[in-house]
Amino acid sequence: MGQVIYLDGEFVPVEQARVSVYDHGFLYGDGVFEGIRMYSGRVFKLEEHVRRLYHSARVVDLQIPLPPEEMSRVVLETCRRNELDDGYIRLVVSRGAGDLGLDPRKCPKPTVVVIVDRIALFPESLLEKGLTAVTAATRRTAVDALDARVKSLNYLNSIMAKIEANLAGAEEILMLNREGYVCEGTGDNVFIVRGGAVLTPPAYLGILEGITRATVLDLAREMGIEAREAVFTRYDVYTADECFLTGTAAEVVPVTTVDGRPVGDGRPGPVTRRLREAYFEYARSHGTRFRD
Ligand code: PXG
Repeated sequence: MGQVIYLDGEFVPVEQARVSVYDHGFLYGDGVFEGIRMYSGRVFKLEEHVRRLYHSARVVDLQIPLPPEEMSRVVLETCRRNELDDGYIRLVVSRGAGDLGLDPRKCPKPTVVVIVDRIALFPESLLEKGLTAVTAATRRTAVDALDARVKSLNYLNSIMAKIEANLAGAEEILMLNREGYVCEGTGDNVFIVRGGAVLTPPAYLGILEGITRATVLDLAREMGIEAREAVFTRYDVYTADECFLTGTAAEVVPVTTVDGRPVGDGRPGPVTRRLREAYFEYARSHGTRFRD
């Protein structure tokens, strides 16, 4: 059985899953998306991802042509029709085909796509050993330009930063806002550990409100670890005891150097390790089943 894609109400083989070159998702990055994990035949935090997709769509005034409950059913059905039990789901809703002008009123029908595939991870050794990060010259998009809470198809801001990371030979890069406050990575949220407390930047600075981030905050509190949002600068990262990133793809991954400075003793710290294990345990035992 080959890979099956959901495209505008139909399940089609991947070779037949084609979208118009006039689609404003392609022409302008006009659309929204989600990335979701499946673990052992279960979709992790499906409801939360679908809710965030509809919030993103609402902010960009994009009318998704099916209700959220139906979208969740479509995601589960796409999983069922593919062979993978572990992997990654990409949910995309674009403005749809229009003309060569950017006016969204010219796009009568949004394009809806669900892709189920494997996920490309950082090598396991790096996840254990920790990543090297630098900070980006490219600032995170200002909340009054496009709020980073919108998971839009336009990722050039993150991609510009990722290019900086590549040029610097770093695995990930921390983006700051205009005031120099730390926001997030290119596809992950950032945490520091200071005096036993777990801190992560608040959404109003300009971050995607990560679902992994929320899960980690909850897990930390359940474990009796102080966990809260805090505004911080590079100073706080350089002087932190530990630093780690969270994301659907990255899960919980230690960062051991930032801008060439070791964080703490330069090795993954005990709080990161505990949260990483707690997250694995939680993610692999929760979620919506899609096979009997
Ligand atoms: N910040 C940004 C900017 C993101 O794109 C996260 C944080 C983490 O959010 P979740 O809800 O996943 O905990 C993301 C995640 C990738 C990749 O290849 C990651 C994301 C999107 C596309 C690709 O790592 N988003």
